[in-house]
Amino acid sequence: LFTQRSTKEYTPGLGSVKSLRAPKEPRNKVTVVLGAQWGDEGKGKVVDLLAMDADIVCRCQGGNNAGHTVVVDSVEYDFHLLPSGVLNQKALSFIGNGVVIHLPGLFDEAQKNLQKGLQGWEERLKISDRAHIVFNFHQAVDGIQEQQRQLQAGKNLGTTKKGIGPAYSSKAARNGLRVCDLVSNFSAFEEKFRVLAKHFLDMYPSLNVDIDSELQQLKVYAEKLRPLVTDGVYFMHKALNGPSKKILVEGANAALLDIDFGTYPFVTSSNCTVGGVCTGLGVPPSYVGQVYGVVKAYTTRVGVGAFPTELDNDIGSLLQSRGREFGVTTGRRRRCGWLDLILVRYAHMVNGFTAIALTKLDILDTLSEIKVGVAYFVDSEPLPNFPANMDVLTHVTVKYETLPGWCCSTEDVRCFEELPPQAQKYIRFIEDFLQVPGYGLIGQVPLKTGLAVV
Ligand code: 2SA
Ligand code: GDP
Ligand code: MG
Repeated sequence: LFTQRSTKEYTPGLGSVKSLRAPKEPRNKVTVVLGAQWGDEGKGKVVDLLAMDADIVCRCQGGNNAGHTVVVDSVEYDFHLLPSGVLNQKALSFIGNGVVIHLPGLFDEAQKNLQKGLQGWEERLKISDRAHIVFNFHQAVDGIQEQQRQLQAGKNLGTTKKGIGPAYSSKAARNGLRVCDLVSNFSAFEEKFRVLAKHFLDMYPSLNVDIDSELQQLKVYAEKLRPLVTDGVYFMHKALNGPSKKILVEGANAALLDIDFGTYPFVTSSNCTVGGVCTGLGVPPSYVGQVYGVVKAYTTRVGVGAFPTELDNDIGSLLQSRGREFGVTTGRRRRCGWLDLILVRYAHMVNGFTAIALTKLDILDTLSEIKVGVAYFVDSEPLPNFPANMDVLTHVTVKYETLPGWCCSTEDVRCFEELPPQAQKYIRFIEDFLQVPGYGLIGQVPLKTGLAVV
């Protein structure tokens, strides 16, 4: 009764009540790919594989702090704002309201990938009118805030300086500007832009902002952007309730970088866990289908913050160099360590993974034994939970399980049965610990690198 009443009350101008009512059973559910550690697990590659027969590939949070690498026919593409599925000529790409968009970044990224062979992206890209814009001064403020943290607390966060924190702060402070503002009346936009820029100039007098030249630049971007803009809520509603479609959501960053559930304050400023899919796209929870957690066979972290299984030794260096662990956005060296299953289990508690896609198993090929973190201890007492407090996480000691290595190449292995028994055991150990099954096969696709098809 309540549903009927409220639907009728809120329908003026939006078509019939019937057309707004969702079907009893969701028609199309979204398949979600999320990072289960501190990012760079290989989400881009998994999305690219799943996107081969997708109709729509969406980004729901983050901005161009993300860096997703995809290798196709020996060409390496890196995506920051564009969904990795944009490579699929048959799929639409969608940037949802939860994403923060730096327009020069978006168009530069498209241009760079155009030179590598990405074609026709403009015809395939839709952008939500509710997405917030990252301005150049947000990026400059990101840099100033990092300097201040260093000066005041002796430690920065190690952000990507892409303006992500300041842009989400504007959104939360309700003085941010959105795509719908830019593509509407430009003078109204200009007025709000000047107020916002002044707000930051008042807070950071050392900020160097050329308001007029940025406005000129934005006017040009407004024209390029307009044909791509859509009402994201209606776009997703239609996609979910229309004819059968395969819809993929590409998570950016990862669970332990989530603003609520991550290793706060050393996190990014968006929800990188499953809730961010609903709020960042306008998708009702009942439409969330498979949730794939991408897990790297070891752990990496780029930026500052606690890292209990970090290896500050030769094995850490080996993982770093064999895994080519450099930031895709900033080129920073990623810190490396053993797989931490306490942390992945915690990510699973928040996300409810329906399966795990394990990546980069081949990087462990040369090790004679491999350790896996299975419990945390503080003062010799086991810690029952993954701690909220970073002082605690910094001081935990990790209990490891040692598993035999396989000491042979798994790079060309394309199915579970072909893996050496020790590698199979490693995968089974992870599955048993997490109580999540591996993901069968990723579409029988011949994988270039050794994605563990668990
Ligand atoms: P920000 O810029 O405000 O989001 O930074 C806050 C923290 O989030 C971390 N962060 C990341 N961690 C891993 N990968 C990311 N993307 C790039 C990549 C990173 C790069 O794919 O390699 O190139 O350096 C990413 N983006 C943000 C960041 O390190 C801070 O700890
Ligand atoms: P994302 O941010 O989660 O999309 O991951 P990144 O692209 O930042 O980093 C993952 C890197 O690992 C990329 O360079 C991938 O090409 C690479 N990669 C992914 N899966 C595998 C794998 O199974 N084996 C190897 N050797 N490399 C992989
Ligand atoms: Mg990355």
